[in-house]
Amino acid sequence: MANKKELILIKPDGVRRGLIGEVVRRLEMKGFKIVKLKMLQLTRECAEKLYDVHRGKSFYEELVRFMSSGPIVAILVEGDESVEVVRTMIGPTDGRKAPPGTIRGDYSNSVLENIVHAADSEERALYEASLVFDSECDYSPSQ
Ligand code: IDP
Ligand code: MG
Repeated sequence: MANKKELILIKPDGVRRGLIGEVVRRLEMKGFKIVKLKMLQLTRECAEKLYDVHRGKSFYEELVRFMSSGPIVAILVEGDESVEVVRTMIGPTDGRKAPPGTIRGDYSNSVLENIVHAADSEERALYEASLVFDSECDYSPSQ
Protein backbone atom coordinates (compact mmCIF):
# COMPACT_ATOMS: atom_id res chain seq x y z
CA MET A 1 0.00 0.00 0.00
CA ALA A 2 2.46 2.62 1.12
CA ASN A 3 4.68 3.45 -1.83
CA LYS A 4 8.19 3.45 -0.50
CA LYS A 5 11.67 4.13 -1.76
CA GLU A 6 14.46 1.58 -1.59
CA LEU A 7 18.15 1.92 -2.49
CA ILE A 8 19.96 -0.95 -4.16
CA LEU A 9 23.66 -1.08 -5.01
CA ILE A 10 25.11 -3.51 -7.52
CA LYS A 11 28.43 -4.19 -5.80
CA PRO A 12 31.81 -4.32 -7.59
CA ASP A 13 31.52 -8.11 -8.05
CA GLY A 14 28.09 -7.75 -9.65
CA VAL A 15 29.35 -5.13 -12.10
CA ARG A 16 32.53 -7.11 -12.84
CA ARG A 17 30.49 -10.22 -13.58
CA GLY A 18 28.16 -8.47 -15.99
CA LEU A 19 25.05 -8.63 -13.80
CA ILE A 20 23.87 -5.01 -14.10
CA GLY A 21 21.22 -5.89 -16.66
CA GLU A 22 20.06 -8.94 -14.73
CA VAL A 23 19.56 -7.01 -11.48
CA VAL A 24 17.79 -4.12 -13.22
CA ARG A 25 15.63 -6.60 -15.17
CA ARG A 26 14.51 -8.35 -11.99
CA LEU A 27 13.60 -5.05 -10.34
CA GLU A 28 11.65 -3.88 -13.39
CA MET A 29 9.91 -7.23 -13.92
CA LYS A 30 8.81 -7.19 -10.28
CA GLY A 31 7.08 -3.89 -11.00
CA PHE A 32 9.32 -1.37 -9.31
CA LYS A 33 9.64 2.10 -10.73
CA ILE A 34 13.27 3.06 -11.22
CA VAL A 35 13.59 6.61 -9.92
CA LYS A 36 17.36 7.14 -10.17
CA LEU A 37 20.26 5.11 -11.55
CA LYS A 38 23.98 5.90 -11.53
CA MET A 39 27.34 4.20 -11.97
CA LEU A 40 30.12 5.40 -9.69
CA GLN A 41 33.18 4.28 -7.78
CA LEU A 42 32.79 4.86 -4.05
CA THR A 43 35.45 6.82 -2.22
CA ARG A 44 36.73 5.08 0.89
CA GLU A 45 35.10 7.78 3.03
CA CYS A 46 31.75 7.16 1.41
CA ALA A 47 32.03 3.39 1.75
CA GLU A 48 32.75 3.94 5.47
CA LYS A 49 29.61 6.08 5.83
CA LEU A 50 27.53 3.56 3.94
CA TYR A 51 28.56 0.81 6.33
CA ASP A 52 28.87 2.91 9.50
CA VAL A 53 26.65 0.45 11.40
CA HIS A 54 29.29 -2.26 10.92
CA ARG A 55 32.28 -0.23 12.16
CA GLY A 56 34.31 -2.33 14.59
CA LYS A 57 33.18 -5.69 13.22
CA SER A 58 35.73 -8.22 12.02
CA PHE A 59 34.75 -7.86 8.35
CA TYR A 60 34.44 -4.04 8.31
CA GLU A 61 37.86 -3.29 6.80
CA GLU A 62 37.58 -5.86 3.99
CA LEU A 63 34.02 -4.71 3.33
CA VAL A 64 35.04 -1.06 2.93
CA ARG A 65 37.99 -2.06 0.75
CA PHE A 66 35.83 -4.31 -1.41
CA MET A 67 33.04 -1.74 -1.86
CA SER A 68 35.50 0.92 -3.03
CA SER A 69 37.49 -1.48 -5.25
CA GLY A 70 35.63 -0.88 -8.51
CA PRO A 71 32.55 0.63 -10.11
CA ILE A 72 29.14 0.05 -8.58
CA VAL A 73 25.64 0.89 -9.78
CA ALA A 74 23.22 2.73 -7.48
CA ILE A 75 19.50 2.29 -8.11
CA LEU A 76 16.69 4.08 -6.30
CA VAL A 77 13.35 2.35 -6.75
CA GLU A 78 9.85 3.11 -5.64
CA GLY A 79 7.09 0.60 -5.01
CA ASP A 80 4.73 -1.02 -2.57
CA GLU A 81 6.61 -2.19 0.53
CA SER A 82 9.81 -1.86 -1.48
CA VAL A 83 12.25 -2.39 1.40
CA GLU A 84 10.71 -5.71 2.42
CA VAL A 85 10.12 -6.88 -1.16
CA VAL A 86 13.61 -6.02 -2.41
CA ARG A 87 15.26 -7.63 0.59
CA THR A 88 13.27 -10.79 -0.08
CA MET A 89 14.35 -10.67 -3.73
CA ILE A 90 18.06 -10.33 -2.86
CA GLY A 91 17.98 -13.07 -0.21
CA PRO A 92 19.98 -13.56 2.99
CA THR A 93 23.46 -12.07 3.37
CA ASP A 94 25.46 -15.24 2.80
CA GLY A 95 25.32 -16.18 -0.87
CA ARG A 96 26.38 -19.71 0.03
CA LYS A 97 23.15 -20.15 1.98
CA ALA A 98 20.77 -17.89 0.07
CA PRO A 99 18.02 -19.89 -1.66
CA PRO A 100 17.83 -20.29 -5.43
CA GLY A 101 15.53 -17.73 -6.96
CA THR A 102 17.04 -14.90 -4.93
CA ILE A 103 19.72 -12.71 -6.52
CA ARG A 104 22.36 -13.77 -4.01
CA GLY A 105 21.22 -17.40 -4.14
CA ASP A 106 21.47 -17.49 -7.91
CA TYR A 107 24.73 -15.58 -8.39
CA SER A 108 26.87 -15.53 -5.24
CA ASN A 109 28.81 -18.19 -3.39
CA SER A 110 30.35 -15.80 -0.86
CA VAL A 111 29.30 -13.82 2.19
CA LEU A 112 31.39 -10.74 1.33
CA GLU A 113 30.95 -10.70 -2.44
CA ASN A 114 27.19 -11.08 -2.60
CA ILE A 115 26.35 -9.03 -5.72
CA VAL A 116 23.95 -6.50 -4.21
CA HIS A 117 23.28 -4.26 -1.26
CA ALA A 118 19.83 -3.10 -0.22
CA ALA A 119 19.01 -0.62 2.55
CA ASP A 120 17.17 -2.05 5.54
CA SER A 121 14.61 0.79 6.00
CA GLU A 122 13.21 3.62 3.93
CA GLU A 123 14.90 6.14 6.20
CA ARG A 124 18.20 4.40 5.62
CA ALA A 125 17.51 4.17 1.85
CA LEU A 126 17.07 7.93 1.67
CA TYR A 127 20.24 8.54 3.69
CA GLU A 128 22.27 6.14 1.54
CA ALA A 129 20.81 7.68 -1.65
CA SER A 130 21.88 11.14 -0.46
CA LEU A 131 25.42 9.76 -0.17
CA VAL A 132 25.74 7.83 -3.42
CA PHE A 133 23.97 10.33 -5.68
CA ASP A 134 26.25 13.12 -4.45
CA SER A 135 29.29 13.61 -6.72
CA GLU A 136 31.48 13.87 -3.58
CA CYS A 137 31.03 10.12 -3.18
CA ASP A 138 32.36 9.33 -6.64
CA TYR A 139 36.07 8.61 -6.83
CA SER A 140 36.09 8.66 -10.64
CA PRO A 141 33.39 10.91 -12.06
CA SER A 142 32.96 10.04 -15.71
CA GLN A 143 32.58 13.65 -16.82
P1 IDP B 1 23.08 -7.35 4.32
O1 IDP B 1 23.91 -6.85 3.15
O2 IDP B 1 22.37 -8.63 3.99
O3 IDP B 1 22.18 -6.30 4.91
P2 IDP B 1 24.83 -6.95 6.62
O4 IDP B 1 24.83 -7.79 7.84
O5 IDP B 1 24.26 -5.58 6.72
O6 IDP B 1 24.12 -7.79 5.45
O7 IDP B 1 26.34 -6.85 6.12
C1 IDP B 1 26.72 -5.91 5.16
C2 IDP B 1 27.66 -6.56 4.18
O8 IDP B 1 28.86 -6.94 4.86
C3 IDP B 1 27.17 -7.87 3.56
O9 IDP B 1 26.30 -7.66 2.46
C4 IDP B 1 28.46 -8.54 3.17
O10 IDP B 1 28.99 -7.98 1.95
C5 IDP B 1 29.39 -8.14 4.30
N1 IDP B 1 29.44 -9.14 5.38
C6 IDP B 1 28.50 -9.39 6.32
N2 IDP B 1 28.89 -10.36 7.17
C7 IDP B 1 30.13 -10.74 6.76
C8 IDP B 1 31.07 -11.71 7.22
O11 IDP B 1 30.85 -12.44 8.19
N3 IDP B 1 32.24 -11.81 6.51
C9 IDP B 1 32.52 -11.02 5.42
N4 IDP B 1 31.66 -10.09 4.97
C10 IDP B 1 30.47 -9.95 5.61
MG1 MG C 1 22.63 -4.53 5.99
